[in-house]
Amino acid sequence: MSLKSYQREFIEFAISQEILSFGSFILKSGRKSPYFFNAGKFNKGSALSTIGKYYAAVLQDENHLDYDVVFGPAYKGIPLASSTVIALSEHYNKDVPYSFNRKEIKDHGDGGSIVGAPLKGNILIIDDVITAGTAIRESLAIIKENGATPVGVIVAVDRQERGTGEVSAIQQIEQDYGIPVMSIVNLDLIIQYLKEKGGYDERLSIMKEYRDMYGIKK
Ligand code: OMP
Repeated sequence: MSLKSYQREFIEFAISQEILSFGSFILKSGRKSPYFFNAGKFNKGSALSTIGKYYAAVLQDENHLDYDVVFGPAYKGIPLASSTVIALSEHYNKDVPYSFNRKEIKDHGDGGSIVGAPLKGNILIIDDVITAGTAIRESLAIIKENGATPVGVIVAVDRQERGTGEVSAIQQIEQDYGIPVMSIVNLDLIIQYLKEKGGYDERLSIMKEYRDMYGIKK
């Protein structure tokens, strides 16, 4: 797999904004990781505007996807989905409805847990990262509970880790739900970027060690 120019730009951008950082991090799954992608650091207008363009670029690459509504799961998916539909409108002339969920059920006012466009028809999920797939499964359950049909998922980073079994978290979701899971970049591409850049020998070997330990078998 070779790096496309928008993927290289995305990795450079994420490193420069410290959204993608290297060190030692404990993940939700309990795994100790030498890198972390923190979508909470898209914390200013320019960064948020930029990330939307990258998700929109993946959608252009995957132009066979037939979706009616973009769904951003609370909390981190909300600004990401908003920024994606803005990019689709501004750069591709596509006016796509979007919605998100509340984590708390509201029993007054408009009630319900979905805010924005009704969650009906074919739904595309936009989220930050997939590791073991727990967060994505929660979103898929919300969409099904609302009687809508999930048709795909796009995350910024696919960490390419094994889920509960031998296959990757993504492969497992693709098998269980029959939908594609796409990403702007994945661990292999991040490793490839570091290799191309040069001067990161120590970091590279730690990243590869991690991939050997938790990564998918190819
Ligand atoms: P899974 O639910 O195991 O797929 O983990 C995905 C979630 O973990 C993301 O939605 C984040 O909340 C968090 N996460 C990151 O944000 N960045 C990472 O690089 C790794 C994780 C993680 O904890 O695995």
